[in-house]
Amino acid sequence: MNFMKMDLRLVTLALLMTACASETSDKEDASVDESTELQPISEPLVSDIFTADPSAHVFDGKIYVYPSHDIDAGIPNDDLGTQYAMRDYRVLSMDEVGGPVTDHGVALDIEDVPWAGRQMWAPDAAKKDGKYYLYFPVKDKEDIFHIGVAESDSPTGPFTAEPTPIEGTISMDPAVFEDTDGSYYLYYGGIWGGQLQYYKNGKFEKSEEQPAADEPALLPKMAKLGADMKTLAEEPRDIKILNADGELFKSGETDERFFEAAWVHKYNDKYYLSYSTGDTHKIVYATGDNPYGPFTYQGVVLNPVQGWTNHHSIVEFKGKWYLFYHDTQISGQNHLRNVKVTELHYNEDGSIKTIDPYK
Ligand code: FUB
Repeated sequence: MNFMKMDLRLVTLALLMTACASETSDKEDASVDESTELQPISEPLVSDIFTADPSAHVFDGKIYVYPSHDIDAGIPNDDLGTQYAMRDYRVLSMDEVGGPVTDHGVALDIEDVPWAGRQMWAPDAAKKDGKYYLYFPVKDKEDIFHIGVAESDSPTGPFTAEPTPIEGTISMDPAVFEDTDGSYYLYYGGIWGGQLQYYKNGKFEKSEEQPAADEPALLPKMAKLGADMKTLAEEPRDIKILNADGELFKSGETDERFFEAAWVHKYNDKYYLSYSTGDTHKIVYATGDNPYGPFTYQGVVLNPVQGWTNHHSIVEFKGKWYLFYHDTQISGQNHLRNVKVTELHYNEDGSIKTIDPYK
């Protein structure tokens, strides 16, 4: 592992164009062309560990970031992300954006999750009535992803995991949205390594086959959380993501269709669902009038970053909006990422100004 900061010139237009143009399922580490002068717009929040998939929240007047904790497990790259073999979660915090970042150490270890098999992927967190809840996807001992929940008296943990996954959950990348009326909603799902395709016909079938390009794309799931924050209050449902004509995106519409990393926030009474397009490497967003959707596609939040994955969160802090995201600036390797933050701006009509991660 190389923890030394890379020469910023190594972040190249050639690399980004390669990632954008990729229509294949190639998750090999991209080679780096030193010929251009693009600079990242922000620096890693921490550089002594690898972190990814940052879910940021403001709790008790501070920003807490719940990332994946990337490690090099020596597993070769494949299209199902087996190389992302993370084994614990750590929490980061900061009093100000741009100020010192504290790493609070291990908040939950895979050894302390009785049902877990492998791969602790992108987590999220919520606070209710003075308790803190960590939501995390991990494969069970049969290698099937579910979403677990763990509780703590502190936003930084340690968290105590429930003995079983949240009943009714499948797949990965949980995100919890607290609405202004005090309701909490859980959003989740991801295709390819995220296993949503196992449920495409309404029943479980362990098949990696995706819907055909002209069939409707697989959709993320959501449900209201129960008052205990550890159960679903209702049957999970698909989140409809529509084009401007009110039609569901097709599986082949890879610039817009859902892949993974759902996040929901509210701005001026509109609900914004943002997510990664996966193999086209963008964070895009769609808006709706309620937490259930449907959501109508609007555009791009974040253009491709260095590295295969793109994953984010959006949070308001002290009157400004921020995008937390990751890239591979430190390592140059897809599975060893570093979390970052930059300010996010809206246009007057509520649309989001697209962010270019390198300039
Ligand atoms: O970190 C593992 C996986 O990579 C996440 O769950 C996905 O969203 C992608 O970022």
